[in-house]
Amino acid sequence: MNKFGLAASLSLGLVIAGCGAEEDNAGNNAADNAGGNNAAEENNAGENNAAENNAGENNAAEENDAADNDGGEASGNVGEELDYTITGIDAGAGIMSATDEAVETYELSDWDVTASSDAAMTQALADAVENEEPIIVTGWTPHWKFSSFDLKFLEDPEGVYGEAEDIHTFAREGLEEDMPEAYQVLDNFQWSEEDMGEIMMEIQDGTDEVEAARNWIDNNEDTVAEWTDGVEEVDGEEISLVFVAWDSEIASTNMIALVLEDLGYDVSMDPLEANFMFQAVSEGEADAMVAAWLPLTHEHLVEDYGDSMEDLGANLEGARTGLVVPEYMDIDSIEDLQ
Ligand code: PBE
Repeated sequence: MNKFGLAASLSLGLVIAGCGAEEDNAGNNAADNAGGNNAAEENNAGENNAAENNAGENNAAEENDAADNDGGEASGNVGEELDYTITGIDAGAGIMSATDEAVETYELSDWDVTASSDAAMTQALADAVENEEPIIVTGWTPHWKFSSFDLKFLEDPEGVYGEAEDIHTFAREGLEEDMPEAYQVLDNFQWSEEDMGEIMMEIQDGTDEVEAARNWIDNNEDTVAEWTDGVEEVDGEEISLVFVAWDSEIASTNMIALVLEDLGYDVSMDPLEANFMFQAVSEGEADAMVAAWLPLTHEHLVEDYGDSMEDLGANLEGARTGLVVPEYMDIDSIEDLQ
């Protein structure tokens, strides 16, 4: 059933386990793993606390024996408080390689970057914010966490995480000839951070991701009509999309899958690790993906696979990656971790 075989099963066993490769299952499991509702509930608590700065300071002071009270120069203490740990996501994500590079560039050899998943990272973030505890995560926008929590990117004076990123759509070679209608829609697909954010927030608030994608489509008929303008309907042709179970990509892939289904396609969605996502499209095992972050985050994957796939350009502009901390933390720059 899973045409991506053993590698895919191994790479994302948790998400795929027991559900095969159908879109609903894949998405739902990813959402379950994210612990969506819980995180959302805790978010409110966290936000309220954060808003009351006094409460936050008190907590921090209690926990750290006033170590934090001297303001921004508490870098050594931050390391100790965090056990020199940066909470990462899936090991295959581009932001994880960038963070390894940051550790080197900023000489943070005391620090470890733990690999987990978007879901586990956001849960750790929710827990930390709820208790006003320090935490450093590998973070990015668009992502619902910035709406739910008061967060900031740490400054990156060395530019390790690059400038703004765009999210690109890639199609397998030959898709234009084989499925010109789908190709046209994928080529036309372009939306904003706010658009993606609407779906992400709704999922985070507990709505099923297919339903959240449907609601966005219903509320943005004019935008979708631009993508599908002049495109003829098809009769149940199968098309396969691959993605990684990052919240941003769960939103975009579910949405574009529904647009294609509305045109008559029979769409499958397979969650993979980043490198298998690129590999699947480059080898023609999957038809397309809308999840390539460029120019930096997935540069190495485009180097490996980009020659045998087609870049249809940006579907979203102005994304960003970096190290992210709650606003209540005293540090402002990656240099403060030294
Ligand atoms: N991300 C979200 C991905 C790209 C999309 C930033 C986690 C990555 O680091 O590979």
